[in-house]
Amino acid sequence: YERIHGQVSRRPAFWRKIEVVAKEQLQEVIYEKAVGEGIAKIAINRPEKRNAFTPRTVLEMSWCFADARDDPKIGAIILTGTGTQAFCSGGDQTVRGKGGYVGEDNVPRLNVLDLQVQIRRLPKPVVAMVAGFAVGGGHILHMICDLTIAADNAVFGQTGPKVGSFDAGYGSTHMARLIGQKKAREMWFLSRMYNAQQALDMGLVNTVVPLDRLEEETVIWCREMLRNSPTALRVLKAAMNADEDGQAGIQELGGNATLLFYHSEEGDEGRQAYVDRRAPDFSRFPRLP
Ligand code: S0N
Repeated sequence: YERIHGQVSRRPAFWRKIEVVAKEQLQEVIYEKAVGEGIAKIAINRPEKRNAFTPRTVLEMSWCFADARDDPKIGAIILTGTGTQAFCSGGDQTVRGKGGYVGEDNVPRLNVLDLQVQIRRLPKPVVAMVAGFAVGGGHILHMICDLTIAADNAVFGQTGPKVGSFDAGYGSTHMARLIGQKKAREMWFLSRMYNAQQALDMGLVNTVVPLDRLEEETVIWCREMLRNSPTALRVLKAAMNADEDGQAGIQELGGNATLLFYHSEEGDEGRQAYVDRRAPDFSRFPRLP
């Protein structure tokens, strides 16, 4: 394979910062795109709080993911946290009110759940690049990502039962699919922390690399995926989602079938016939076994 395609480049990516997304100035997130390659990087930028998220942080991440989804030049997205001490420590407990996390508008909300769905349904691979703590809602974000590259200083865990919260959605059920029922129950019920090697052993992350090689390795994984068929990747992601997501998963997978059908002559014959005000002629299309 490498003889035909050459080795994946190890040179550092050159990042261009994007300050305004959805006509809004980013305040709590850093958004970058690698010049000349199809990689976007979204970094939670609250290192003094171990990258805990507020409703504003989540909203900004959502804008960035939407931008990366809509940008046809982008084929892989990295989610990370600023600094080396934390990927994300979950919801900011200092702004947690009675009905969720309270933002500038004084309305309590749990908008991180919408973000989870957005990452999951994004038809491009999303890679969590984890240095330091991935804890609570931050741990769930890395699990939702398609792949996780962990630094050797990474620490993983759920704290919900200790701090009066829980994620009974993907945070529990997807975790059980990833690491098995027994381990998932252990992780939630005891709320222990696990180091990078333990996370690797239980299938929670894809690989562990030295901290100073974290971005290099993550970019290499992205470059390797970017060489492959984007359609194959998006349908595979949808298929694996569909296995867990019931009707919503079938809808996502079905949408991909429609997308491909629209590209076919057979699909276009129906549309063209309608526009031409004639009966469609599907007779030339084979009924394959
Ligand atoms: C991450 C930890 C282990 C790091 O420890 P370390 O390195 O010793 O640093 P600290 O001194 O503890 O922290 C440095 C400063 O950062 C602040 N800080 C850290 N985490 C948070 C946080 N989550 N909220 C607010 N502040 C935070 C510290 O207070 C400290 O500040 P200063 O210097 O001013 O003292 C350690 O920090 C830790 O354990 N953090 C808390 C982890 C935690 O419990 N997170 C919340 C877990 N729950 C959720 O995330 C739920 C949210 C969610 O995703 C969800 C999902 C489904 C349904 C609902 C929800 C929902 O939204 O509730």
